[in-house]
Amino acid sequence: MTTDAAPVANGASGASAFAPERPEDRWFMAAAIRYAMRHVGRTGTNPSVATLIVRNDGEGPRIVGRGVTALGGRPHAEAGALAEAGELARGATAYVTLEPCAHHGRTPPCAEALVRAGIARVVSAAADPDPRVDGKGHQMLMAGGVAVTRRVMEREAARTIEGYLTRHRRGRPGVTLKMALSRDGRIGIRGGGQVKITGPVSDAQTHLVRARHDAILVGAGTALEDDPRLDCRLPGMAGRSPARIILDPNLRTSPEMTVARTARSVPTMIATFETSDPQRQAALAEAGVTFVACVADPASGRVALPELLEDLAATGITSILVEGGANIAASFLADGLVDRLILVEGAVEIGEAGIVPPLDVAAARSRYRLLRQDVFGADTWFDFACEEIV
Ligand code: AOF
Ligand code: ZN
Repeated sequence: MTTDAAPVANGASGASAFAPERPEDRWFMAAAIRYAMRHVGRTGTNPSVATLIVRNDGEGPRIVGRGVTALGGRPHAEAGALAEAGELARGATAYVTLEPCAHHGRTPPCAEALVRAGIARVVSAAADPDPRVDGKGHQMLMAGGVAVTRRVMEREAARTIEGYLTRHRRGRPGVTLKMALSRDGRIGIRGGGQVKITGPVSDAQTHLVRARHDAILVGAGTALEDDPRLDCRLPGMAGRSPARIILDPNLRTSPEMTVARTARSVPTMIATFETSDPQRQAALAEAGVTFVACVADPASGRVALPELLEDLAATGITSILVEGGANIAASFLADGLVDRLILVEGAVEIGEAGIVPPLDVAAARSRYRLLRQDVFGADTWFDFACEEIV
């Protein structure tokens, strides 16, 4: 919830209400949202925001500056866009996917920078729940005489910063659960190793989704059975691999496994009980693995997921892709910790011996809102929103 309110009229120095949306606003905001996607998963605890500066000198609107939140989260998007536009920012419109910030953090407020550059109008999309901003950015702009139009494509923009919003509102990272289902609705064979359900097009899509998350989480069972790499293998995007989290309460992961052997190139964290084997912990730590302590839920004896997610949020993780294990999927769903659900239905049949997932496409359809459905080769990809963020 934003505390945004139209400020009281302040005479010559500012307008008193939000300016109405113009027909071209959605067009430029859609472009800005696409641009913001570029750094999703790479800005730490900061959201990936984009700014486009557009001016019209009578021959139609043109983009004269663009910026996206820098890797690691700073500088903010507005700074890059204003630097590129230079003097052309004077009298122009700035499209920003998030309300410009109003606080003196490690950089001065973006709202102030926009005013100082002579921007005539700011169009923003998502509201910023950070209490240091939360309406104050808009107020600062209006007090500086800038016309402000807000909430243009708010939902679409919010979706690009889902993890950030969830962290602020729920104190935990945003969670995407992804499961591949065979045509007969199974997700693998117990003890059968890795079963190939999906084809190369949806696999590439999965790698793109991995790159957009801060971390990818699987259970120790999946890690032991499949010995996966859990990285992003798209050409040129290897550097965008998310951190890996293995949910391994009894510490069954061994230093010989791929995730441990590659822990120095891709950060790898094991969530384990404090009581788990100290020698094994030491051997894994030697390989570069780090640990996050987890506790058992007193009722079920299972790992207490809400507490674990809280601790992971405290380490700076904003979004997690849960990719492995029917039990883990079931636990996240049962605890109401899934914000986005991706189901990929492959053409392969597994048969009666296959593992039954905690939910299928029909159940997901009845419970959640389908955001999009795509056909990737022989597979169908379903993307559901389980928790609404706007
Ligand atoms: C913007 N533009 O591109 C981003 C914003 O630690 P700091 O000082 O960088 O501040 C972090 C906060 O800045 C973050 O919580 C959010 O409110 C805002 N992020 N704001 O104007 C941007 N990334
Ligand atoms: Zn800022």
